[in-house]
Amino acid sequence: MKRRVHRETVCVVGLGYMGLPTAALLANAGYMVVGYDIDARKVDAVNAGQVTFEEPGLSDLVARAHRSGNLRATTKIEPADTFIVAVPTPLNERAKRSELRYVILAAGSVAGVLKPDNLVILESTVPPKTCERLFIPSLESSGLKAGRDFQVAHCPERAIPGNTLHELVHNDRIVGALDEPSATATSALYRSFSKGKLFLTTLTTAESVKLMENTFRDINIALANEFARVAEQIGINAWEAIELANRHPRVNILSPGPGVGGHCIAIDPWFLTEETDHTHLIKTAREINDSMPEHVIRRAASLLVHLPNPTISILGVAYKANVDDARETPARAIAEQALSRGWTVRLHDPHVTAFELPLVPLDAALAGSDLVVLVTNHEDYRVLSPTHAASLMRTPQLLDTRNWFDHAAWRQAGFQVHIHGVGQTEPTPEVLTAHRPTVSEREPTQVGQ
Ligand code: SAJ
Repeated sequence: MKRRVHRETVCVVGLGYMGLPTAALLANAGYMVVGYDIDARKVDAVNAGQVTFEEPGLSDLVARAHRSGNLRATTKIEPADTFIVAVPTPLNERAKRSELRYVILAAGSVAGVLKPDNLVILESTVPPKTCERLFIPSLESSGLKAGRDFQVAHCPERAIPGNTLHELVHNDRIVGALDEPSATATSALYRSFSKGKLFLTTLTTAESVKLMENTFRDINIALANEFARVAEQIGINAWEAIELANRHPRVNILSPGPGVGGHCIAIDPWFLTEETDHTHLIKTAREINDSMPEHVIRRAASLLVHLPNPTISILGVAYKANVDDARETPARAIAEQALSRGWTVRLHDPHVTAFELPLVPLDAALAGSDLVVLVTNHEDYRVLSPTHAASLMRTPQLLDTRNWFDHAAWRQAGFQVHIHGVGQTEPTPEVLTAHRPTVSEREPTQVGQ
């Protein structure tokens, strides 16, 4: 298929965390974009020039695209020159396998309006061979043949929530294409707003690259979490040790934490390995990260042991800082395990509005509490005064799973401070810093001298 096709209408299927930003970027780049979603709430919001979730810069971008007349949304799929499928691909928790029903549904909807010369791009994260075995056959239920009648590409989204717009524009992109015309057409579309490099490869390699990136990160975090456990046992500060180790030019260890959440890193390793039975490291890393909430709860239990009817305050239920997304958040397992121990659990989050367990205002979350467990290091918590917190609590204790609060200030306010990854016998960080410069203050050349 060598014909040159002028493409100007784009239908983005799925107006979620990646679909909506992509739709708005394309609309602002001059394409006529229609967003298709089965959720009327999302469609109504776009048609009013509004957004349904927080992401820096997105609200302005959508409003601008809406004003230009280039962006609208619908609950009924429409014909277009190009289709971008950006629907969720959840994990079947029990089977630890991908649930591809939304991809199948989306491909079926596209097939219903597919025309010769159309380009269909899958952006959703999927297990290797999904395009070949499932996506293309679903599209071909239209009676058209991929490669002969229409073009197909897999261009996995790789932008990080919280910095989505910047990364969508500046990150390099992997374009997995069925054939050369698919590659050319897909590259032209992304070039309209992307400043990153575009790398061309096959459909299955593109599927795998995306999963390998997140698996690498998951394993790195699992290692940091193992270091945290070692540090707690031998009585050192894992955060300081990791920072020092990272001074080596070929070492880059990530940070320990209460567990790995979000829709990507906690899920993609399972997608990558679902058709193989020869993987150990990937599965073990998943198990380590999934066991972190229990580790946090055991540490909390040791701090509450002599207190009758303990109450804990969980600060932050989003899966990471400064987002309103609580998918796969470790806060859920921490809260559930605390409840199953019979503790009273009060949860607060400045960004998340919908959560399975009730969220309460900050003061209500702290009132009468015996332990603050910082799960998500939202910037909003910077203004929390430890003196105020102590005045509301029954027992002023802090378990900081992110090593994030100003611990000297919390101690000064009367708190017993405990830090994930810091052994009990370790001198407090402020004692250390009183005697020598912190790692970040020292020049790299001083280390090892
Ligand atoms: N986390 C740690 N320690 C760290 C870093 C993260 O415990 O040092 C935890 C976070 O608190 C969070 C989880 O890991 O619970 C994941 O957070 P994240 O910021 O590492 O990643 P995501 O899931 O928000 O986004 C990732 C990104 N992938 C990579 O960086 C390789 C993003 O670029 C992808 O687009 C996204 O997954 C995706 O959609 O796949």
